[in-house]
Amino acid sequence: MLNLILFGPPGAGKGTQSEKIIARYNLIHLSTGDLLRSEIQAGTELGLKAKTLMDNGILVPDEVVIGMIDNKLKEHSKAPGFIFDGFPRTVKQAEALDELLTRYNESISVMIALVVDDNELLARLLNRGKTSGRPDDQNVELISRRIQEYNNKTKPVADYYLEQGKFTAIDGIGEIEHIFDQITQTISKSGLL
Ligand code: B4P
Repeated sequence: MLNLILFGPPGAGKGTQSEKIIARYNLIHLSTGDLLRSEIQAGTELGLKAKTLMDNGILVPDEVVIGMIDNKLKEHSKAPGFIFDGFPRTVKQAEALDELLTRYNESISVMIALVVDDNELLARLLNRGKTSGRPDDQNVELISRRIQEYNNKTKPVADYYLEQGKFTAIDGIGEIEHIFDQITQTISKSGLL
C-alpha cells in the first residue's frame, strides 16, 4: 500500500496536488478539511462545533479529526492506499494515525511537504476567497491566524516523520504541473510503486 501524507501550510497546494495524485495512483483521498466542511453542510452537531473554530482559523480538537479518520479507514479497508491531505496537523494526530494504521498492519510510506513562503500563501488564499465563499479565506487577519496555528501546532509534525526517515520537502512555488512532476519523482525514487 502507498500511504502518503501531503503536508504544508494553509494554501500550500495540498488539495490541488491531491487531486492529481489520486488520478495518477488511484488512492483514496482523506482530506480532514473536506470531511469537516461536509459535516458543516449536513448541519450535524460535529459540523456546528467545527464551524466556529474553522471560521476563526483555529484547529478543530484532535479527538474529532482522529475519529473521522478512523471511520474512513474502516470504510476503505481494502483500498490500494491513502493520501492524507491536511492530516495529521498535530503531533498527537500523527501518533494516533500510526496507531490506527498499525491495526491494519500498515504504516505511512512517505510525507511530502510543499514549501511556500507566507506572502505567497496570503496572496493565494485571498485570491481563492474571492470565489470559494470560505469564511477562513476572507481576510488577512484570519489567514495570518491560520499560518500562526500552522507554525505553532503543525510544523512539529514534520520532525516526527523526519525522525522516522519518511520526510521529503518540495518547492511548492511554480507551475502546478512542475510541482506534480517533483511529487511523482519522489514517489518513484523511493521505490514505493
Ligand atoms: P484545509 O481544508 O485542509 O485547507 P487549506 O489548508 O486551506 O488548503 P490547501 O493547502 O489544501 O490549499 P489548496 O490546494 O486549496 O483546512 C481548513 C481548516 O479546517 C483548518 O484551518 C482547520 O480549522 C480545519 N482542519 C482541517 N484539518 C484539520 C486537522 N487535521 N486538525 C484540526 N483542524 C483541521 O490551495 C490554495 C489555493 O492556492 C487555491 O486557490 C489553489 O488554486 C492555489 N494554488 C495551489 N497551487 C498553486 C500553485 N502552484 N501556484 C499558484 N496557486 C496555487
